[in-house]
Amino acid sequence: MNINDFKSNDGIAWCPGCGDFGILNALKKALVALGRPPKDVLLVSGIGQAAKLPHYIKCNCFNGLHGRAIPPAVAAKIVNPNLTVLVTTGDGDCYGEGGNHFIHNIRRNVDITVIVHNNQVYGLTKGQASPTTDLGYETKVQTKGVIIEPIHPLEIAISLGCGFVARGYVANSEHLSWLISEGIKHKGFSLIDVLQPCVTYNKKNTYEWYTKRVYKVNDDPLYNPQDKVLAYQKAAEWGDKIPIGIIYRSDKETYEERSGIDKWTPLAEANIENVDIAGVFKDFM
Ligand SMILES: Cc1ncc(C[n+]2csc(CCOP(=O)(O)OP(=O)(O)O)c2C)c(N)n1
Ligand code: SF4
Ligand SMILES: [Mg+2]
Repeated sequence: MNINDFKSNDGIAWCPGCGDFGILNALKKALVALGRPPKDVLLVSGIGQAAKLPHYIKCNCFNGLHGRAIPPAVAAKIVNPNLTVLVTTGDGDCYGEGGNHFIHNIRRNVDITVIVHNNQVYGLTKGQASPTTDLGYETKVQTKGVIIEPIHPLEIAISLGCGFVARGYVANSEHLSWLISEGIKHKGFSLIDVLQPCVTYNKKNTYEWYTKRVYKVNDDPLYNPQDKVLAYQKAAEWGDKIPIGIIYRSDKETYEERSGIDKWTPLAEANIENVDIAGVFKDFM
């Protein structure tokens, strides 16, 4: 299997230089490295520039509503556990309109991987502030600068006990690809927040800005991603230095294991030829 197995024939509608290209390439590399064929991969997305990614890769795809990517991904994984299920979502899609699903599905802990293209703006709708936009950043809507504190997704995820919390950067492609593979291999909800420059609408958090700041946390032999307090402190670092890598990891029971549905015949494999649903309809009459 090689990267061309994931080649889609759709024309790409991202701006030249957009950080989303880096996520697309890193994801393909991770799937090749893990030997997951396109037929066994499902990408789920909502609406936004990030949400276009499943169109640009050959595999199964579900493109739903803005902010609503995680619920169908969870449902698909439960009915067909043989699928590798990933969500490709934006900072607005996941942390804004989809914030409730983000929080409660970390608690639920179904085995999916969520990749957040965090460009710190609403790219598709032309550059308004998103939940991760830095304080003071001026946009055409926030003309005097953003006055609302940004959300801290990694800290939220760690505090909720998410078993895999990572941050990647599109310009560190091999590293990002490794993070995605590790996220897929982790059993349970994995979050990979990716620093993704929007070259058109985010004139502050540019490639240059991120490159000057990022450092790989797992290069430090003293860093222990299983230490929750240390991980929380690391996740809070945002300024002159920004850590990337696996910030927190802990193995825990998944929803499938805790509920016992991992012992059932998956719905996708069940014989439904003789199922009579007339009784269900009667309830609605
Ligand atoms: C229910 C609903 N609310 C709002 C919108 C408008 N809308 C579409 S994409 C978007 C924001 C996209 O930002 P983000 O999720 O960060 O993705 P990006 O485009 O930056 O990758 C908004 C507000 C919509 N299409 N549907
Ligand atoms: S507007 Fe920004 S996020 Fe959207 S494609 Fe262009 S560079 Fe990428
Ligand atoms: Mg965005």
